[in-house]
Amino acid sequence: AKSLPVYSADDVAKHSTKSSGIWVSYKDSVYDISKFVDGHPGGEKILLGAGGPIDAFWNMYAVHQTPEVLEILQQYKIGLLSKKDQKPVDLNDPFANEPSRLPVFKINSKKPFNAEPPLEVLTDSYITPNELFYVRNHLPVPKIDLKSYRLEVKVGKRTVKLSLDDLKKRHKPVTITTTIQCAGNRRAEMSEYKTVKGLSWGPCAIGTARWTGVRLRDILLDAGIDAKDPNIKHIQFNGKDDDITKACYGGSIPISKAMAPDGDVILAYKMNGVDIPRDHGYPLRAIVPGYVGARNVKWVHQVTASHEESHSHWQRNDYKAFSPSTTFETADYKTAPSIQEMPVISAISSPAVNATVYEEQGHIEVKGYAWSGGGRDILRVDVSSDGGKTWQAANLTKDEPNADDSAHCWAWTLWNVDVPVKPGQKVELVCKAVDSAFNCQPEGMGAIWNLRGFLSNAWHRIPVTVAQ
Ligand code: MTE
Ligand code: MO
Repeated sequence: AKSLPVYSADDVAKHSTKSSGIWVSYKDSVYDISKFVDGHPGGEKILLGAGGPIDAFWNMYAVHQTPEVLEILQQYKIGLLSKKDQKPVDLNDPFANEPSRLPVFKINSKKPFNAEPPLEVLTDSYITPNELFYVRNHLPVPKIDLKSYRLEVKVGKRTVKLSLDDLKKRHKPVTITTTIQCAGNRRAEMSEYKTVKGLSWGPCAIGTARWTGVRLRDILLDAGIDAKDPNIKHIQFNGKDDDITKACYGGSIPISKAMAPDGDVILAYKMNGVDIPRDHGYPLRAIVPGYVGARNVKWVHQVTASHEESHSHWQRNDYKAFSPSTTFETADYKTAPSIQEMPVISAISSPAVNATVYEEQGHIEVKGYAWSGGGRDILRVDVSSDGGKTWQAANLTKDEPNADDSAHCWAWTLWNVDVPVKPGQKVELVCKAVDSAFNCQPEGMGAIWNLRGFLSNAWHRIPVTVAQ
């Protein structure tokens, strides 16, 4: 084999812009990734590594540590890194401080930790137990000491700093029951239709909890916000989780949602009656009912009133939906709207895909969940056992009335129904929900397909075989 040229770290450093070509080194090799940059699923973040070693980034964004990603990188190998520049990789694992998790989780990525509970348990209780609530982390879980923790609230030139105790003393606690769903829930099905980029979530990146905290509106008013100030359009949240460049997770919501007395946006310190577990945002997280999971910023420590949306990567270059014909080359993240309120969705939790089921008196029981964003209630769930030709309305189970301090329906509806089947039949079970604005789910993935696989809310179809 022809021996590859040897480059120094200085040679690599000269290639850090699109015009010079973009080179990186990883372990003992040098790669020219110019052609890959535009297609990078993590977007422009890749440029942070331009002209240097990417080892530390790959430790941080450990999704890269799979044979598939390594194979992509190998295609771009142009040479070897000189021995003197092969610095020992920092073995200080940013994920050394992760909390422990139940082994039953279906793991989509270990570092950062992304996992959903098994479908069999998802709808067994109206309130999702904390230990079984899906986890969606973009970065390592931060270790936060309550003694030094302060919430910074910035309104105009004023910054108020509050300990968790201050916050609890100054404001009345409220409890809001809400369903949180990741924008990527059910992405795997969309990818089956046509491949999308993103973690392969099944239908369990969703859960419901009672969150106790203080109203964001009260905190902002206390910090002196003038809700009528035309220069304040967004409330930005920053999380305490950050990467090696100190860029933290962040997101923002419109001021109208933040200040609406019935918007029920809170900064929560309890999840189902106990301190919020580390994976879900200890000690404080934003709860933005009816909105996409991504804005429910965990480990929140900065709240800023601003004229613009958060500059976070996850507000500006992710969590945006495009038309089915938009490609990574044509996607314009600057003009695309951020996903905020969520559309109506439902899914079958039992039986499972391709299960063999036993009928009883010509029927089987089908169960699942339905939910809509924006505080819209679920009016009806239709279920079919013939692929969608005929339908039956399911029995609906809702939250206990007055279980929380809200006037809106932020939480899911569970449902069940007995549908007719014949022994030996192969049937396709289907469900679709209707929300209180009479929004309904699209029949297939084709018309809603988008390159990142967000908002995958087509009719849920489950093929099963009825035993003889
Ligand atoms: N907040 C911070 N600080 N860091 C994160 O990675 N992930 C967001 C959101 N808040 C995230 C975050 C996303 S995309 C989702 S779907 C929800 O948290 C997941 O919340 P959970 O892990 O409690 O289920
Ligand atoms: Mo998410």
